[in-house]
Amino acid sequence: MPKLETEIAGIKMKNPVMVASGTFGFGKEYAEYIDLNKLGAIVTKSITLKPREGNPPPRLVETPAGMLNSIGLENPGIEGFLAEELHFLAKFDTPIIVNIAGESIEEYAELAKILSREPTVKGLEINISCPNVKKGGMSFGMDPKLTAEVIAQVRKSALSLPIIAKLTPNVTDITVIAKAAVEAGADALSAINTILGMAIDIETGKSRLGTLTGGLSGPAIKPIALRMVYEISHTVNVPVIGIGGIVSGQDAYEFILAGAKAVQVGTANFIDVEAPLKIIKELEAYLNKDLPG
Ligand code: RRO
Repeated sequence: MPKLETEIAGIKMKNPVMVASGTFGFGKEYAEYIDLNKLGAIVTKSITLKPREGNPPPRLVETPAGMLNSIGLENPGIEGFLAEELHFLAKFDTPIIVNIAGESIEEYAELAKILSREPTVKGLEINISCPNVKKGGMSFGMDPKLTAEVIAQVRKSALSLPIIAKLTPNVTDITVIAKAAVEAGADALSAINTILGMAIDIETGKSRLGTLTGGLSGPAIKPIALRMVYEISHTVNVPVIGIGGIVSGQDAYEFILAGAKAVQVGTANFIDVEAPLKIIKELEAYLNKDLPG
């Protein structure tokens, strides 16, 4: 299917549909139900240097047309990831992109250095947009100077590995951050991470999450994501990966029309394990113009 094949910063993919970080774990649970070889790429849950337990529960709340999460970067740490997870992902003929997060610029750089030695890893997604941690995360991606510093250091440490900066929507003008990331050496951008939100329990008068706030995802955020992907892709000259509430081939195609070269499917994975595969098929029909639009 020549129309579906694509390439992002040298990462060759069978199709432009990737699975989004944090919605697909490290692939094991999904591999029991779907053929991971059919995916464009797999982006892992964010990895930090040290293992993290994440935030106190409850950490998920359903909202109209979406959900809030306050996971707080739960992950096994880089050693746990390399020892327990990466070898499983290496079995598939699908590019593996590791999402990395840190509390300091040095932490990002160290992770990039370690992962650049792993032949299974085809790219890094730099998470400068997690809304659920006190240190690091989104605070880097809300500031163009810090964005540039993180990306520049990762660029040096990752050697020839492609790097994708994952941007936060929680800013006034996302194009300012996009430009800073690209000027500092990002090969591609992915957007958007979740939108800072809140849900209140009217019985207790308190937040329905263990932390006060969380990140909103799902169809509720699609129009915002689409607008931001349009703005970014009309500002910078690197490939943009569209993320935000994609649940159908039509949604994916809208992101492509907005300027994205590829897309990531996130929250839809929690609704239907086959969502990414269905989206690939439906998108193929749009790209081959079998359908109107
Ligand atoms: O783990 C999380 O709480 C989390 C992360 Br790292 C992120 O990038 N985005 C999000 O909504 N949640």
